[in-house]
Order: sequence, then structure tokens, then C-alpha cells
Amino acid sequence: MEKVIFDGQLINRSEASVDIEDRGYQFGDGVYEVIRVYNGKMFTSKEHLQRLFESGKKIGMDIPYGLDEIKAMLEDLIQANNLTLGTVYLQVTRGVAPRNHMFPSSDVKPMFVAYTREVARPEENMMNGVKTISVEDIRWLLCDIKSLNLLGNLLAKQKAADAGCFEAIQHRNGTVTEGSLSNVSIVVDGVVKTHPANHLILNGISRQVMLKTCEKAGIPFAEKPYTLDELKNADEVFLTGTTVEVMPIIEVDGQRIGNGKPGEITKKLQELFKAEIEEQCGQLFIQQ
Ligand code: PSZ
Repeated sequence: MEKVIFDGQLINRSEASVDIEDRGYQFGDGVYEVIRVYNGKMFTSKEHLQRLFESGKKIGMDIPYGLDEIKAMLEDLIQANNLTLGTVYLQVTRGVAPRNHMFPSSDVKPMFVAYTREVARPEENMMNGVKTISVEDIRWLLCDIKSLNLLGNLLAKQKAADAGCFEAIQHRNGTVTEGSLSNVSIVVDGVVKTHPANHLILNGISRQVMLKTCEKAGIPFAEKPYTLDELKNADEVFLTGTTVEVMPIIEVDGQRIGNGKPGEITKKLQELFKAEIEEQCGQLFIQQ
């Protein structure tokens, strides 16, 4: 029987039912995280949970449990569902209260829910690279918050899917920000360049892991904005994200990147990323 965490309790999924006046359901008034699970162990859980607390703080919402308490709950959930390779999704909303734009009184307790899902590593896309399109970034200006409000991201992703592409690369007036569910980096003359972690992007945990591996391996990098034009003319382009890890981009708007194959530095970063996973979660085996 699949288990979920509902209002902090581990229960059967079939017994969990969300109140229609949950503020997450009514307003998208809440924050969330997705944490990767390899070999039954969470990867970079501390960083994800710290970001959850930061997101909560930025919207004036208390997370109703401590970091270690949440980590223990998630470990119990993963174990209860026998999850080895997948993700754990968790969200906290501002709770259940009669619909009103103003925040409810402080006696309304935020609602914590979590569930797991089996997700394979996207081996084929990681090996061959993916095609993308560019889209205008029409989202709000607090993209550093991992908020439940994802309409802008959904519209971007759907445009990509309709164009037969894996991801949409968003830009504001020609400055590349991020993907719909990933961060975007380019490689020019051996230097990795990625948008700085400010209010225009989500500071991806995978982005941070990737930058850490650059530092360790002596690969030069810069957290600086770059244009869509620079991206299209870059030697290499890649995505980072919880489910995509380090994923090569081979095409943007029908135009090839480099020679149309995953680049050498991207491949090196994939290996370094995998080594970070294996250090925390143990050895990874190729699927199938
Ligand atoms: O289930 C999925 O496919 C997931 S799991 C995480 C995401 C999607 N997205 C994370 C994300 C994002 O939503 C945006 C707008 N930018 C960057 C990222 C990458 O963040 P990390 O590396 O923390 O997952």
C-alpha cells in the first residue's frame, strides 16, 4: 500500500484528502521541494530542506517542523514505500482557511504533505543530449522562491513539448535566465557561465553541486548573465536539475550547438556530478 505524509502523518495514500479551501489549492500559496533518491538514500537533502525554509521565510510562512524532523519523516516515507530510485516531493501550504487574500491568523497551521515516485535516471537524454526552444520569460520577479505558483513554467514547458523539444530556455529581453524546471549553463572557451543566483532564477541545488565540482576539478566558471545570442554561439550548453542532473543541449530553436553532440566539458561535469551522487548515495548502476 502506497504511503504518503499528510499533515505530518504517515498514512495510506487513499486516505489522504485535501480540503478544497487549502490555500495551496486555492492560491498556490505555499512552497515545495523535489529531492532525488538513489539507492534508497536522498541526495543533497540538507540543501533542499534549507532552501525550503528559506522559501517559507520569503513568503512569511512558518514551516511547522524542524529540518531534522522533516528529514526523518521523509526517510520513513522512502522506507515505507520501498523506494530505491526516484524522487520525494514535499510541499507546505499556508493551511486551510476560508478563502481570503490576507494571510490567515497564526493559529492556522501550515499543511505539510509529501509523496514518493519512482523515476529512472534519464540515461538516453543524458548521453545524446536534448533539443530546446527559447521563450520569453514572462514570470514574476521572485523566481528565487520555490513557490507552488508554476503557471509561467508550465506554459514554457508546454511550448517546448508542442515543438517536440525537451525544455524551454527562458530569457528576459535576450538575457538567458533558466529553463522551466532546470538551470541553464553555457561553455565558451573552456569557461562555464551561468546566471547569477538572484531573484530571476531558482538557485538550483544541482547548479550548486555542478559549480562545486567545477571548483574542485579546476574548471573555470563565472556566475554572470549571458545573452541568448551568446548561448546560441556557445561551444556547449547544458541543463542542471534534480531529475536531469547534468544534461547536454544539442539544439536551440532548430540551430545546432557546437557540432550538435554533447560537449567534452559537459561530459566531464556529468561524470563529476555522478561521483558526487555516489559519494552520498553509493554506487550507481546502469539501468536495464
Ligand atoms: O520533477 C521534476 O522534473 C523536477 S524536480 C526539480 C525540478 C523539476 N525543478 C527544479 C528547478 C526549477 O523548477 C527551476 C525553475 N529552475 C531550476 C531548477 C533546478 O533546481 P534543482 O537543481 O534544485 O532541482
